[in-house]
Amino acid sequence: MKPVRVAALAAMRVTPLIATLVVPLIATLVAPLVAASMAPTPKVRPAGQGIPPRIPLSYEIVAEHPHDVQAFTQGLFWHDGYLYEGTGRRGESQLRKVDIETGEVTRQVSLDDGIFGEGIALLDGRIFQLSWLAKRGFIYDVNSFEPLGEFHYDTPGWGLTTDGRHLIMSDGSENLLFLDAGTQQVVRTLRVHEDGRGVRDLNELEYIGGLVYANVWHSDDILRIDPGSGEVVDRIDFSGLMADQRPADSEAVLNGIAYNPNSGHLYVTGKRWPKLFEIRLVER
Ligand SMILES: [Ca+2]
Repeated sequence: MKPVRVAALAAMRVTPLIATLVVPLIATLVAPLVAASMAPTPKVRPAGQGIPPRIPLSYEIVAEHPHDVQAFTQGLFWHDGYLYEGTGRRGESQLRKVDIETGEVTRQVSLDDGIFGEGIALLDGRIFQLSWLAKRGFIYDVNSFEPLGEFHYDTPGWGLTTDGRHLIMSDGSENLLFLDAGTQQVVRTLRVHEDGRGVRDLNELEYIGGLVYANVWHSDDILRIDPGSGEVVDRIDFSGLMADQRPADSEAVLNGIAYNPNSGHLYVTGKRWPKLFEIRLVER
């Protein structure tokens, strides 16, 4: 009986060991997995609450649509089944309504020859269009493209979007300017930073799901920016879009982001690009 007694004694010694070391260890390892499986993981943190999560994103191409290679794209948004595009270059600057499937321009208005058009945004039935150095903004009726007025600002004009309350504007610096939608006056300046360093040359913009998406001039990256803190939440690499067919013009860079809230798809193109890419963001 002695061996049995020894075995029992050993078991009594081992049991507390399991209780004090192994069980808590297993609990520590398993608890987060259980919690994670039960609680939905938020994809995007609401603005201005703590440290933003770094969610590595990539993309899948859903479709490729034609894009006018004459269009020096400076602004892009989706509305009611159509794409709206603002183009640049003096003498070539326009506001256009474009059929996505065919690339056909179904409505257009030209800016004065001396004006270099920039970003566009739609808010409350009005399209706002910036110009680069003239410090003049233009307002149109979204349906008729009839001019409704002008506004002025003190910086260069680059990209434009809206969070539904403000116009949000880039000016080539590391700042985003928030303009009161009614008065078009700057009410807030937000410094955009990544790992503590300011990020310059923010260009075309799109407000999606509580974040500002911005492409960076002469870069294939689109940043996702927390509009509360200015922190860059993520950086998505779009260099694969035109890898095999990059235009010879060194200024023909990625510069156009639009969002269709019905499909959740983005439309991405660039200055004088032959294609408009319809994409879906996916986690890497
Ligand atoms: Ca846009």
